[in-house]
Amino acid sequence: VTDKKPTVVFVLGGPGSGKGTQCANIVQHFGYTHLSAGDLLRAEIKSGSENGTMIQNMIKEGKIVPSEVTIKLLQQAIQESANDKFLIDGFPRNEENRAAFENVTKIEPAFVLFFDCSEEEMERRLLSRDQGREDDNIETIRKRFKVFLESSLPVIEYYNSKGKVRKIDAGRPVEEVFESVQAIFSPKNE
Ligand code: UP5
Ligand code: MG
Repeated sequence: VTDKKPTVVFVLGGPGSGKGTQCANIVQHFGYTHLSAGDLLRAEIKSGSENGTMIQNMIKEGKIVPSEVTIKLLQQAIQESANDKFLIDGFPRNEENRAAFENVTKIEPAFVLFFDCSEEEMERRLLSRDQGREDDNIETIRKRFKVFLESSLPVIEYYNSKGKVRKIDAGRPVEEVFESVQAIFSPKNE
């Protein structure tokens, strides 16, 4: 175990913008470990943890789970991993998430991938996804969009003002989006 800080890339974008899909591709090509905050929270519900019911209710309402909970899960996953390069997918979702993560972990992202996609396209993708996610119904999807616009976009703006955002047109087919992603991760760029 070393104290060396891991390399972290935040992967942000609206619900259904393709964060999970593209992270799986990045893992294959660039040796990162993928940490989806949403997946970690859903695993916490399944594990029957004492926070499970609270997390489940918040996800059903499209609300942002208290940052202590999410940060603890992310920190555990980072510590348990032998890797030192992480894609943190779907976090931070608001300013408080962002500030708390920096304060607790002292980690600043190398850069932020932002998957930019229209709501129309994201809605189409989420409604045709068949993973049995409790938040993939039209009522919850609308709430997720609203929270993204009001709380998550300001985080992207914050990192944009620091020159850290790599914005990608995520409304195209998966392979085309990944070509743009690859260009960002290729050694000449970082
Ligand atoms: N698809 C993907 N790319 C495509 C493309 N280019 N063309 C056509 N189809 C494409 O993709 C979604 C669907 O679209 C899939 O069927 C895919 O095949 C297809 P996916 O890669 O899953 O998109 P993603 O952006 O990962 O969508 P997801 O639904 O996971 O995004 P959310 O941000 O809504 O979900 P997340 O799991 O991050 O969070 C869920 C909830 O957890 C939040 O609403 C919140 O309540 C809670 N949460 C917190 O409270 N705090 C956190 O830090 C994180 C989550
Ligand atoms: Mg996802």
